[in-house]
Amino acid sequence: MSPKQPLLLLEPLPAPTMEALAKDFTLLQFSTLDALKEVAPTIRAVATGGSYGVAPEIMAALPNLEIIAVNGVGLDRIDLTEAKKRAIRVTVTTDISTDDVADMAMLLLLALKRNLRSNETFLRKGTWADGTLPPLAHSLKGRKLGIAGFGRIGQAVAQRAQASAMEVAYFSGHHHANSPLAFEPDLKALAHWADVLVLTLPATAQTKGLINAEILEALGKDGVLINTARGSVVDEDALLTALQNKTIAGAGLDVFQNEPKINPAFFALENVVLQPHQGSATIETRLAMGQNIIDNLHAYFSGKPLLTPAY
Ligand code: 8YV
Repeated sequence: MSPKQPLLLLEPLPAPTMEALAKDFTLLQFSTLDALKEVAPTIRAVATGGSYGVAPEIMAALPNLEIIAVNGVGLDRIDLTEAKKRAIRVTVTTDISTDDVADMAMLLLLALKRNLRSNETFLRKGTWADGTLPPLAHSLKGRKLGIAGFGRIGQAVAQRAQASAMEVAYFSGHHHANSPLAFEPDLKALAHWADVLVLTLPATAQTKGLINAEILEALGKDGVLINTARGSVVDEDALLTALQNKTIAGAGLDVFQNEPKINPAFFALENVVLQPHQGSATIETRLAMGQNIIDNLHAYFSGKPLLTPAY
């Protein structure tokens, strides 16, 4: 590699990743656009998070940007049309977080179905010791799980759900001929069939607000929604109304519109399990994601092919 390149870090990476990157890159972080503008012309590389992306004003402020390494798989916060127009390469951490995100979907589902929150509150309050028992929960076995979005994460959720003896069907842009699972091309029909609807769709203009009042009504009063995709896929007002009026049974949410400043109306609800976007947030996965960023940047600056280009 040539002498140390500046690398603009828009979201912190795990300490070992930053230490490894610092051997070959001068890591730069800025709190204001004005401060960034002073050194902007020297910057050819950016590393950022999937949910953070690169704001249009930052991309515009970097006239010599050549590569964006994303610490994630979501590309919804990056203007790809602009990146392509400017021949800026973009990399993602393909398949590294798949299992952890699928585990998160199951964790949220199990927490809801087995009353994890209320049972623990019951125990901590000493109610159990008083000789009472909490209400019975619900099995996963035999329940119908619909998956909206059947990419790597959706397929990993399907495997886990089948291991829990659930019946599984999926909605996707196309039939996956290599999967024996039932394909449902109509999302409303899938929601109507399902006891649980798990969202693993990418956030795009087409999926924005896809889970609206009509889909939630189809899911029904015993139905549960799990979202480990992106908040924008759900019409959050419609979801809050459905949860408040109990026209669906509950929701397990790892992602939100306007995160991290999520709508406080969620905090008043008992029928939700909420996580602060932790799907890929394990030491093992985040270190592997960090290594992917290091490897892609090294490849790029050594003139080698990118390991996991987004396009
Ligand atoms: C991370 C993600 O939380 O993969 C994605 O797109 O949203 C998550 O893995 C995020 O990228 C970390 O900033």
